[in-house]
Amino acid sequence: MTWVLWNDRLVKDADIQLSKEDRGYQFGDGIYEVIRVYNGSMFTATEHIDRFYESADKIKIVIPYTKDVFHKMIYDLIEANEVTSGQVYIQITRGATPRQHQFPTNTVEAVLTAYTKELQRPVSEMTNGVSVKTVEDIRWLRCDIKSLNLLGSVLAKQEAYEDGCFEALLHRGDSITEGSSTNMYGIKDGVLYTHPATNLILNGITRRVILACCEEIGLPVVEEPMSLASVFLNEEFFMSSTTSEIIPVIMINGRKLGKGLPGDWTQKLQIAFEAKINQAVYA
Ligand code: DCS
Repeated sequence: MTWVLWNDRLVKDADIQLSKEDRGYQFGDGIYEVIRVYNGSMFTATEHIDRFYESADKIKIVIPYTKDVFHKMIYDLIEANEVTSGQVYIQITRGATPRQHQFPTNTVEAVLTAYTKELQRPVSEMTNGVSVKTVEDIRWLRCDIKSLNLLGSVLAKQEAYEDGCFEALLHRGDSITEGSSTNMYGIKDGVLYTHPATNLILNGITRRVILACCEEIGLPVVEEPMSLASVFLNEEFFMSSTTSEIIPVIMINGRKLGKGLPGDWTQKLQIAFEAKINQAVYA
């Protein structure tokens, strides 16, 4: 049986009742989080839960549980579903009220939903690398918020997908920002470049782990936007996210980057990242 979290209750999937006037549904007025589960344990749960509360705070949604209680609720959800290798999707919206743009009165309660899903690691993509397509970044100016409004990302991803690419490489003019649902990195002359954690990207939890791995393996990091015009000067390129982990980019707009193979530094980072997972979930 599949259990889902609906506010503070675990209910059967078929028993969840959501309103047609939920503001998440009508306005995208809410935020979400995705957490990876390995060997039945959440990876970097604290960091994801902190970001969930920060995103909620940035759009003035109050989550009516302490972080500890919330952590336990998600833990119970995973346990109830006996997930081993998978993901948890969590979202909270500003609640259901007759449609009006301004916030409802504070008697309207936020609506929390969460569910789990088995999901294997993208081993083939991690090993062989993937292609990306460059797409103009038309998203809003608060990409630091993990908002349910994902239309800019959805359109970009679809454009890349229609061209046979795994991901869109977003840019604002000449400045590379991130992927539609990933962070992006280039490596040139033994230095890793990635966009700084400003309002123009989501500061990925995987990104934070990767920056710690860079320090461990002696790869210097420069957090500044990369230029689209000189993207092929990178010897290596890769993307990261909770579900993708570290995936090498071997082709951009149909043209090979470097030798068209996953790079040495990228592979070293994959090994360091995997060690962090093992440390966290098998220790
Ligand atoms: N940038 C964007 C725009 C994202 O949506 C995501 C995550 C990331 C970067 C990477 O962040 P994490 O490392 O914290 O995952 N996107 C989630 C999603 O929508 N599906 O999986 C992860």
